[in-house]
Amino acid sequence: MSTRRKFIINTFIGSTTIAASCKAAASAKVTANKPVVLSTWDFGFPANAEAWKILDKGGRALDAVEAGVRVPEGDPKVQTVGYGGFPDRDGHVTLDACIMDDKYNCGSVMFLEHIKHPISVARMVMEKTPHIVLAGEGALQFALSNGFQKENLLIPESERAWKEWLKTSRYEPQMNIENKSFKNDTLPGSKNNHDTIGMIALDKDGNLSGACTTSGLAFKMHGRVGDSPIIGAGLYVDNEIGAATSTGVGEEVIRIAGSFLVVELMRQGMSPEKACYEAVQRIIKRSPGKAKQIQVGFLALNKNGEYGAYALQKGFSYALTDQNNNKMTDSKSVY
Ligand code: SD4
Repeated sequence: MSTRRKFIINTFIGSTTIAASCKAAASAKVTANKPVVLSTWDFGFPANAEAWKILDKGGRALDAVEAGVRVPEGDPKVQTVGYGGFPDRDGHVTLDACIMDDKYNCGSVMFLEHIKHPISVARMVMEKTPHIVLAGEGALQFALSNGFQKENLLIPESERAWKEWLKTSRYEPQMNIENKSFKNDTLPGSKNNHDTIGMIALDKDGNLSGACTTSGLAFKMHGRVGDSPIIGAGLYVDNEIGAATSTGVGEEVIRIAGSFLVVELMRQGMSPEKACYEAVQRIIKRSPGKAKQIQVGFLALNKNGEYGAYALQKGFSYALTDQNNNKMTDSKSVY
């Protein structure tokens, strides 16, 4: 056979193969699980319900994640996010939040006081400023000048817990007390001293977004900022690949750029669960002794609507809502 004829045949076979794989990709797209929303911890369940109202009507993932995480932010019974959050060791409730859309736009506020919904301030930073992060007093000024109300976020229950804590002032952020076997008796009426809501969603149009918001570690040093408002640590969204979020001791997540790492591992072909597992292993590798004492959990979602989670310790749960499910799931864990 002439070289030219071979070339034509090969080209033909090549193009039919490409056409077939394009067709396969297109049908994979059609069968993607969407819309879908996932969020960390039990309070993710009512948060997902709010997000689902938007997703189910064909709304944007960005609007859904903002609306979703506003639920625990506004709920004083949730003492680890927004209004009612535990204060720092000087008695100030300081909040961290970030949001990221499907076009690499992102906004973040950190060390923000007196504003009940930091996630909406973060969104405004993203949409109304040329910046990505506003912190402390500047973030507060920005919020107030954009119509947010200054409020007292310290509720009596959290103030009482703080005063109780002051009696010993034992600063033990490494304690994994989401795991009931690690229950911390210095926090009356609560099983947790650190829980963040991270929410990631894929909408009907196949676009991803995420939001993450927290009052951070209870009784932290004044000025301490965790992973939650740091793009790439507490949250990362790459609309070509997937989205990830984290919870737990933020210092360990920042060190490994945790959520970015999970997304990059998915880019290399890993499933969401495997990517979360590898990120958890990275933490163990970095500090094997410490990893046994702390909690970190990752939650991930890919472009096809597949999802997964992994944590260091037992006790990390996540909420899932899609066309067929509305449930809590216990994450797998190493220990
Ligand atoms: C932080 N990652 O401030 C947050 C706290 C948290 O579960 O998620 N706790 O470090």
